[in-house]
Amino acid sequence: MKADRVRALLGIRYPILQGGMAWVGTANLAAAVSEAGGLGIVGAGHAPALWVRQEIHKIRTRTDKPFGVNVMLMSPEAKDVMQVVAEERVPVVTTGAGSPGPYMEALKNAGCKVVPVLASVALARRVERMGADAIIAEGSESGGHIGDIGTIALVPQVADAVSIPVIAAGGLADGRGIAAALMLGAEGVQLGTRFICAAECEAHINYKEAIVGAGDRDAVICGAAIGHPVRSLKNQLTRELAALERQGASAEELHKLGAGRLRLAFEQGDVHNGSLMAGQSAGLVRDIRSAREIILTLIEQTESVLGRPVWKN
Ligand code: TUI
Repeated sequence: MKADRVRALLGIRYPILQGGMAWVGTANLAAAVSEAGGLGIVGAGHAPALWVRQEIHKIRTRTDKPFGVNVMLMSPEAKDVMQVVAEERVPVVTTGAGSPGPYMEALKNAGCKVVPVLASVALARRVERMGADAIIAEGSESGGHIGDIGTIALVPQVADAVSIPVIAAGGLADGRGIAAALMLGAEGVQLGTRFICAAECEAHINYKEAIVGAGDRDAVICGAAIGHPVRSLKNQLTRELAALERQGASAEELHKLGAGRLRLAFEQGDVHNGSLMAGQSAGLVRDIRSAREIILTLIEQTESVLGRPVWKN
């Protein structure tokens, strides 16, 4: 197994990151995860920079432990959000859905650790050259916007290609997955879907219960035909999107149908018409528990699988 550098790099007790999910990743969830010894991450998604600043302030009233902000680079707000995270000297900045290149210098100058989320070896090499501190290699089992390589093949290839620490994501929701990720060369893990079902997550209860009730084949991909694959739980919306896709609909038409749907799931709990973004690990998530219980259980399970203590002190 590889070294164990993520804890020291990020200043956390357990190298378990909470994925920075749009809408779902609020200060309430992130602060609870960080307080429990993991790394809580606010998901900026498409939110305005002002909202992100408020969430950062809120976390700082709840915990003095490190936390992160995920900047979704496809958002029109990304540039303004980046300015806020640099000004606020956010300890850890993760990025998604693009290359953080244009922002790297400003973030490093502000003292932020930069940890890009990516889904290919080529981009892993590129961000290492740019000065990334670590990489989150995200397999296609993940929820939301995904790449096309599964975690079990992606993680060791990225680990071979770079010398900075690799954090595995995609399909992980229990200690068996974490132990496996460590054996693939990862030095940390990121879980999204499991943390949607944290008590402190502010998502509507219907969204959480849909994940708890999901089975192995329920997290499906829409939008692959237009080069924008997004994984979410099968429902009326995914059926409508799939039908449009089969008819050869344009990217514009599909985006129009999908717009605002994550918010509908998160705020209104509309499990039929909302976008219930979740990964394939939804089938492994059986209960809603506090962030602390989730993390302690993950550690216990990982130790039981490995047959030895992990991340003591
Ligand atoms: O970003 C994600 N997952 C996301 S973003 C998102 S936002 C959204 N909100 C509402 C509707 C639809 C989407 C939901 N889920 N994961 C991180 C990630 N980034 N995985 C893969 C990548 C990635 C892909 C291509 C990173 C870079 C890249 O290319 C960059 C380049 O310049 O080559």
